Amino acid sequence: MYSSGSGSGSSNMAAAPTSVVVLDRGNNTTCTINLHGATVVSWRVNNQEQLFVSKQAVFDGKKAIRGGIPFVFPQFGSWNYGPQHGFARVIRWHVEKSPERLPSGDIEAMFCIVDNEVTRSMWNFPFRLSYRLILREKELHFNIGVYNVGKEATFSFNLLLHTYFKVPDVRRCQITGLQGCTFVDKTRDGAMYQEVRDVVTVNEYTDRVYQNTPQEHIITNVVSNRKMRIQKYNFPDTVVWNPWVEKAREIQDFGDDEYPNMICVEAGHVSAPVILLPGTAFEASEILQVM
Ligand code: TA6
Repeated sequence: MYSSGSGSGSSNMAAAPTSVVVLDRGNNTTCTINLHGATVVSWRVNNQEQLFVSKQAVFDGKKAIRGGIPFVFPQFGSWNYGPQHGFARVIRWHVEKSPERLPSGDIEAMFCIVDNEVTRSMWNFPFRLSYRLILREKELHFNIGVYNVGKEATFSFNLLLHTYFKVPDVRRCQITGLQGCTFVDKTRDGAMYQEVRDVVTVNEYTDRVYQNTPQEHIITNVVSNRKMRIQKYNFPDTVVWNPWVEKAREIQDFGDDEYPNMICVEAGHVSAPVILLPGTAFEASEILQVM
């Protein structure tokens, strides 16, 4: 289902209309994807929004949408050849397969991008990137395929789903599955540490790239004080980010008072690049489940 509009899922957006695609499973369970960056901008489970989108997010197609699930590729972090976090989240994606109800009752849709003159001006490789979403009763599944369609050149890339979870109060959230993991702390000059806590909490500016993390994390006290289960495959890293007070003030498309209501827990392949030989593919997937 297509509709034009700001595509934020919220009402206070003035913006050039961009297309959005809505997956509607019934029972007020929906998922809305803005084709700008194939950004999931809303995931409602029985009419409960699970994702955070800043009230100051812009939908003019000129920058990444501040919230939801921006798609980070081919670069995580700053990049000499293009925008921070790469180009995938700031270019328009194609609908490869419109929303369709599967025999299970779940709704599936597929999106893709291929190299073009814009991407090649930054990253001179032929590629195809496909992104399949499946909306289940209380789960959202993501399957990603990166294809090196060239015949000669090997290329390397990062890949990450930059998920902003909506929470009543981030100070009450606990994240499991990080104990013992090494992490790069971007709030402390990128120094490396080992996580000693059995659950990670956020009570200050937090920006950590945890390496070689387990396949499963649970975030407590998300919307309706439920838990969010994250399962990831071929995403060896987990980024945890909350800008807190100072950074929230610095980010133009992020409200000063919004940091308590979000936590980014991001499945990615970012500590080391994926190296893809010509004619080969890389696949990764993530499942989000409301418990
Ligand atoms: O995922 C954490 C992070 O890399 C932080 O360093 C912060 O920059 C955040 O992404 C948001 O980046 P953005 O380019 O969307 O402002």
